Amino acid sequence: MEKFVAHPHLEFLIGEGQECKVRHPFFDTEITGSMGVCQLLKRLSAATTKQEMREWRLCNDSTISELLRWFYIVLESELSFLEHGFLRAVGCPIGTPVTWAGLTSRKICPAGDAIFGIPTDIGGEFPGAREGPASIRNTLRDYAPMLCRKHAEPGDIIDYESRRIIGGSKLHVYDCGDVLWNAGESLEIVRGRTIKLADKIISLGCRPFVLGGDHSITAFVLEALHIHYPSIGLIQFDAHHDLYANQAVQRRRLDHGNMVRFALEQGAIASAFQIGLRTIEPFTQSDCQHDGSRLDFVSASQAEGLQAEDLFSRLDRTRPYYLTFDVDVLNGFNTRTNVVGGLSYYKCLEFYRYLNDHFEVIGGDFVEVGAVDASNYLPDIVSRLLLTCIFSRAVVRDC
Ligand SMILES: [Mn+2]
Repeated sequence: MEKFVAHPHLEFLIGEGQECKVRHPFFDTEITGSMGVCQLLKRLSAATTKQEMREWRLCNDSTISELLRWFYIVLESELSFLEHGFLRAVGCPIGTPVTWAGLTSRKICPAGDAIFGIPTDIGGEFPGAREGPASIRNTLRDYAPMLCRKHAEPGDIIDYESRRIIGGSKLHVYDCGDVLWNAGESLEIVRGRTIKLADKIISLGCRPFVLGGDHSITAFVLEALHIHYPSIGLIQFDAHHDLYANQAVQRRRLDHGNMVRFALEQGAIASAFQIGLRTIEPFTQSDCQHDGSRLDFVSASQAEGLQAEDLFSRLDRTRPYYLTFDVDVLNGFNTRTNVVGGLSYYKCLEFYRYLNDHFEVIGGDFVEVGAVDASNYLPDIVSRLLLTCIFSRAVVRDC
């Protein structure tokens, strides 16, 4: 039986006469209610079932629902990741900024795209990927006002590279900010927060687009999507297959090198199509087999020589797809996990355009991007691919 507690950081402002006022510091909301509400919240320092709450008769069911909706009352099992809030607003949002309260009160257009960052690299071997969301947003700083609906509907946009006109009235892009991650917090805490946010976004009819973070974060987004989609195909751009089995996996711990194996074993994805693989490593029969059904791959040199139409002809077009992009798939850039060779920027752009035009894309992520430095165009490339996903649904005409 699920048990609930009051959020431990509530501030009781007044309890005057028949009224009480309580503030929630992490979501910056305030409620005014009867003294029954105060009494309920104070008694909920001990975990209680919903039935018990009703039996106390301190307030009615709809008030209890509202308190739950705004996190005045939370599931005891979710307290570990909700106690300190779970979203952080960002300096240069991509599109219209939206808070958790905004999502909860449906202040967004269904069928939009909702972006959020996960600035963590604890699933990886090298630090740096925690800088990804900030460096990607920073790269898009000049474009972002074109996507924002805060003051007026955005005007039309011309994308010269794709030779397309994008209709401003068709663009619904939201930036939820970053999933909170404090140094020292575990991946499990990040998982809880990510699923909470992604599940909300998806249930509002929006597509999640995620700025990583190391590659482990993909597993959490897929877990949230799987609540809504029974059979998801993963399309992965990566130098590595991320099916690595090691001791950590036997303890079922997730990291950036086993994310695909984890998602397959968990049942979150029905298939994975991997593009750009090019490592040389010991062959083990126990590894997941690339048998062409659940798991299939195209090497980097093969993919570079193929047209998008031919590359993706083998994919089932009735299935929804999630796109994950590890920057080490690219040729000629300095990533922390370089393998010689790789795909060109224009090949990736062609593939992204084709996938978004011809398949049902239900979301995507861009991972292992580090901090910006003068010689590193990775955030710029990732930004262009993200815009390709967003623009594809708002094309007015070619030009
Ligand atoms: Mn990877």
